[in-house]
Amino acid sequence: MERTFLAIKPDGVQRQLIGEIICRFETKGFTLVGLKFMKVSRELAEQHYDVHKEKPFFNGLVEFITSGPVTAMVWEGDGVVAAARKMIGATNPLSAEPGTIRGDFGVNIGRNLIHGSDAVETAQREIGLWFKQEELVDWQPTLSGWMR
Ligand code: FUP
Repeated sequence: MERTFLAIKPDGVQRQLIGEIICRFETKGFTLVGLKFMKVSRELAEQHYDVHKEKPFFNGLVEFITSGPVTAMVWEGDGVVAAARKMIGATNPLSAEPGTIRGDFGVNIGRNLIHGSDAVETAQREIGLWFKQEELVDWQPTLSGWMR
């Protein structure tokens, strides 16, 4: 079953949007398999944003993600990687469609509330970076498929 890594960034936590954001993925029908509220080390932040290390915004990004607690999550479901990206919306909240998380709650590209893996392979890498195997729970909701 497909899994994705999502993190509510320090601004989403400060804005008290944890419940709102979790609610969207839960009511959509995805399954939560990992969840932790944590401060991010500089080392983890640099590894997570490794693809951006040559970008001018890299240092600011690392400073920001380590500035306060984040909510790290793993969600499971058919097509969850792409669906979560759609629900999150465009990187720049000003261009993000209404109805998406960034479109509904954000205005600043550097404060765009939530991270979501951009591909299945990226999700696997990020889940491995953020979670130990024993922190992930293998379970299936007992609701039958047609109810969800
Ligand atoms: P996304 O996959 O939508 O989170 O966006 P990216 O991986 O392209 O960018 C990662 C983070 O870098 C964004 F969430 C915000 C930050 N960023 C900037 O601050 N300025 C930019 O021009 C682009 C990205």
